[in-house]
Amino acid sequence: MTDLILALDVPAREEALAIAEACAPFVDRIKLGYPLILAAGLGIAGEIAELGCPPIADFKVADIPNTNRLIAEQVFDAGFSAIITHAFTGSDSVSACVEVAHKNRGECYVVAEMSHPGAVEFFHGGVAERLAETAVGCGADGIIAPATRPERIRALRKVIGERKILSPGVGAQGGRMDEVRALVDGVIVGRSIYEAPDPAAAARAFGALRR
Ligand code: OMP
Repeated sequence: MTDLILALDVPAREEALAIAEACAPFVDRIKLGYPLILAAGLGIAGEIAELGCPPIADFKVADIPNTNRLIAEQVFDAGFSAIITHAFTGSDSVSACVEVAHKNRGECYVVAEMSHPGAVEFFHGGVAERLAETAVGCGADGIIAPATRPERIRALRKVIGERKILSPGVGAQGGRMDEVRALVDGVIVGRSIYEAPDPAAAARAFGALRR
């Protein structure tokens, strides 16, 4: 079944924890990024993990191998189960994240193509395919590919084969669950759940649409 991943971009600790607790029965994983971690600190990852939803660190890491390694070590020490990295930095930088992830029995996902309109300025013309190839070459567990462009998910699936695809852009960005659920391994939903009047009900509704 396709995972439902809640993007918890709520920059306030107590509100974020309340939403996470309410949604936990209906989502498979919870993605934490800069908005919440900068507000609440890395320690919140452990609290999210205790809800039974393995946390994914969305730091889109993009530095030299040594710095990537230092970042990834902190991420997995904090209790995250996966990390998201960029790959335009090159395979040595990606490999640093993959190595730390696997040493900690975690996962590493590589951004192949982003979901927002401006992404086409740099990711198209073969770039996303090269980033996906880098993900494969480095032994990453999967890629991030846009729910806003299902045809691009299909193209990138040909590059990565059986590796996983996590796909943001459903809901607020216009992507549709029914168009992507059969193409990907996980659908990432943020605002359409955490900004809903009843986030738990919204999470349950998205969950019911999974394949
Ligand atoms: P909503 O647009 O509110 O559903 O949130 C989408 C989440 O996915 C946010 O946390 C984004 O930072 C993230 N995201 C994208 O929207 N597009 C991408 O191309 C990549 C990501 C990501 O890496 O998670």
